[in-house]
Amino acid sequence: MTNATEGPAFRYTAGLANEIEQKWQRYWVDNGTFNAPNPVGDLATGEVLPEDKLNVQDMFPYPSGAGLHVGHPLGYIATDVYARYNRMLGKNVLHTLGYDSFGLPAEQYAIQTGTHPRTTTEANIANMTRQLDALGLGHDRRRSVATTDPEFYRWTQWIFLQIYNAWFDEEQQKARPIEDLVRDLMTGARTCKDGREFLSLTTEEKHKAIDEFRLVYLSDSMVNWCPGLGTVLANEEVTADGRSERGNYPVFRKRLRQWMMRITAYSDRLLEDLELLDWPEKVKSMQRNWIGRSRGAQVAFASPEGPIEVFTTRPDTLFGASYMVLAPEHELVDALTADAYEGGVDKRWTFGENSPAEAVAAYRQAIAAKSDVERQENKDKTGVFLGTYATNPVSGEQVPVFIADYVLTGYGTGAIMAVPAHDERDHEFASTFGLPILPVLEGGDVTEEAFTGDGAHINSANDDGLDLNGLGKGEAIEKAIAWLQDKGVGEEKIQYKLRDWLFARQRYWGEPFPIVYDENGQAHSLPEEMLPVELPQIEDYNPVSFDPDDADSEPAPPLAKATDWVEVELDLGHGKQKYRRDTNVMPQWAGSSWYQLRYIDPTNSEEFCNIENERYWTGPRGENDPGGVDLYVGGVEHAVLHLLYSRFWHKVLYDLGFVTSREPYRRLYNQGYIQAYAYTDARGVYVPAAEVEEKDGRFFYNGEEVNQEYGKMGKSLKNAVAPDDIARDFGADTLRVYEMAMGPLDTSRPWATKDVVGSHRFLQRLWRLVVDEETGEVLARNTELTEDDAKQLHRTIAGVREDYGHLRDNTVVAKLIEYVNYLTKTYPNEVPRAAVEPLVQMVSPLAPHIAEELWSKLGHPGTITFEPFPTFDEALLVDDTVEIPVQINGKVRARVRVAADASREDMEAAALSDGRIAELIEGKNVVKVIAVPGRMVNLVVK
Ligand code: ANZ
Repeated sequence: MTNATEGPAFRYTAGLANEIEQKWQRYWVDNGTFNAPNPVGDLATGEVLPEDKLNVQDMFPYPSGAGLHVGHPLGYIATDVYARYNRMLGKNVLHTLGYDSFGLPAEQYAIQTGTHPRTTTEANIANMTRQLDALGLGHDRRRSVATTDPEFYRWTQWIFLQIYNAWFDEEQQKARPIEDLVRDLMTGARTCKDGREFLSLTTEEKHKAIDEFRLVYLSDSMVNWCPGLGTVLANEEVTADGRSERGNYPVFRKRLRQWMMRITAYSDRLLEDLELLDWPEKVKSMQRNWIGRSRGAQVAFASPEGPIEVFTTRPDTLFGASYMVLAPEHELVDALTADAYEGGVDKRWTFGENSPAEAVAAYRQAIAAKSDVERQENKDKTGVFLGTYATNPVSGEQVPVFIADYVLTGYGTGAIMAVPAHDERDHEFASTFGLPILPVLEGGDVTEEAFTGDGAHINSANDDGLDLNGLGKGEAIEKAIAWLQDKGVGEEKIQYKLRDWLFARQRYWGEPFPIVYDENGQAHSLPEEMLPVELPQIEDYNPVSFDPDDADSEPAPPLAKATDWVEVELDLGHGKQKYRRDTNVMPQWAGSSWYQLRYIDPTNSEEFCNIENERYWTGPRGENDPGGVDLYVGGVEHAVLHLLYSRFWHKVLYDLGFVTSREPYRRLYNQGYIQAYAYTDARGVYVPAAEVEEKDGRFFYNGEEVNQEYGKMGKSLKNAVAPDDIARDFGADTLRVYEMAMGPLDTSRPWATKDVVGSHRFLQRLWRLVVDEETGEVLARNTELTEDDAKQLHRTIAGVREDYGHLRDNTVVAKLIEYVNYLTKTYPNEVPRAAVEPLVQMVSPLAPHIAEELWSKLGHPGTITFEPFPTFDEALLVDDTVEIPVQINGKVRARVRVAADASREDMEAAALSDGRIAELIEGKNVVKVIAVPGRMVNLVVK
């Protein structure tokens, strides 16, 4: 480690680095160096903006109380380097960072301590901002927002209202204002969702009919209700035995009225537009899977209680359907449950009970607490026979009807036809229950396991005109669908896994809904002028809790306790009336679904974002360009939820004409993680990694031997390293260089504090090239570069440009180190200014403070930020050149220098452009050119 008190007075030590860093950070703030001008509005400067711009964004952080560790800024440094590089290319660059500051931790802390979440949040933001500022990130501070600012969430609420007051026109495949729909309903151009004439309805029914079209709607959906905690829980918060993770209270599956957003209306567009995005293929495929579009058929199996509809992607395998399964919650189950098991029913089918009704009841109880994932993934198949049979529509066979938990109620029709020969889960079930396994595809043995490959169809014909035998999969599916359609027992069906978005939380620290209810319980949206609906002050942040076993209790969120706030008198256009506010808050995803737009116009008090500013910063540039932020960097953990929600909101805003871009993020990049060693003691408990000592390859904590592991850096593994410490011991520039040098940005990399010094030494050598460590004198002199110098320099510039442009900062560092080493060796005393100035410019995106300092020492006023990035001469990149003879009619007349690997054409061109040769052949005809690569050129002239 460097020590400020030793060594020469002008050495680049941690102490000096810290001084320089503070100086330049102050300079940048005082001069608004990174303030990017807008075309219009508060942030416009009246100047003509460069058309070339860059809008670069990081996934913004939650301001946690623990602050940052060195893993967090990896992406922030990379985007800063990229932003700085692009400023030097002359672009107008928008880069800032805000805070995703609503959420549970601040609220839980408030419940424990009574400290208002705003107090905690503000303190955490201040601390994180201090940490980030110390890294020298070139952010436009005017554009930083926190989702908890009323001026921010006012527009979150406003966007909610736009979505609420819109409906999805299936024909036009886009959202339209609800007034358009109402007009169509009034004129009869359109009917209600259930087919009724709008004008025949009562006022209340009309309200309801319109609500059914809205992109935001109230729906009864199944949730995990925990009366003991007084809140609804996410699936991940419920233990395997159906209790709350926190507090261990019983949890009940309950139908509750909740706000939903109709993201499913956009399924096709969300899928199709993925093609337009410059995103990692992995993330695109995760989104495709999440949306889960599958084409198949809905098929009816006749039963004593009417048709049982199933959804299948393989209608071609219908002849192999040997039983049916309904989800235990399916609405036909009770009706289909027979009074008694007739005749010799297989004992395995009855769940140990005597009657189907008893078996159904016992089974439902047994599976009540299982999550959907568990239900689907469990290899030990369970289920119950209902005592009833249905008819296979192609074969006419009677097939037994079961309920089983591997069929989910929320997908397809909640019922399946089972084809155990060719579906793994059906095979497991059929094997457990001794059901027939009928192969209908050639090419596999189905006794042990399902054959899920492709093969020609067999055993697949009936005497009613359907014959699939010999056909391949695609053809057979089409033929089967056509036959089903023709017989009126099935039709083609497109099915999606994507569900509508549950949009309400029974919490305090979130955006209140801009919704009130009248005395009849009818919801009304508030007019724009009443925004923001601010969170009221309350004393107690706990939700109202109930008797833990009272399954019939209804959630009453913390906001319900603020009765003065809940009960309001408003004039919503019908005179003053009493209303009750909605007491839910929005989920944490809300603010992050549109923050990219607020960065563009953060101080606009008239609009969420002016469209001219939006057009400049995110508008499409060319026909197949969806527009959006030019580069968005963050972790792959946000591949689906956040990135689907923000795409959905953005598309609604696009449809309604508020933005010109179709997508929020044109290009996405997932950075890797910083990992580090972690240590566990004999009990398997993590011990603080910083206090572990190594002796001969073994590790000790407080004298006790501990076990070394490796994992993502963080609080839970007790292996976090604070950036503050590294910046103090080496300087922020060293930290930046080290993080960028560790490896390719998209891969995970191990942190090693002991290696940081390597990056520090590189910056020390750079410093030494320009500044005499003993005297502080600037060493650059105005001499010409040698040919070798020029080659080294231009090769470095070319390589570094290419690498910066592709976020390959690790190889930038490698090339700069090589160049610094070359100069150090070549010029032990004084280095040519023309060799070192471009170096300082090239270093500046990576290590901006030291670059600014050296730049000013070299005699340049102001900041290096907008200095044009050095350019290179292509000719100097040529690795090796050779001198070749040029002959005219067999006689050597000149020698020219060409690249060793020059092509015949290049050699010819070089020969013809030589002055002496040109003279000699003037007025003559070159009838033939013979060029031997690397050897000679001969011109045959007449
Ligand atoms: C018969 C069949 C034969 C199937 C075969 C598959 C293979 P994806 O692609 O995910 O849409 N399925 C339908 N609804 C279900 C539900 N609610 N719960 C569990 N499984 C359900 O999957 C569709 C396939 O999953 C459907 O096609 C159905 O099984 C099953 F060789 O029908 B298949």
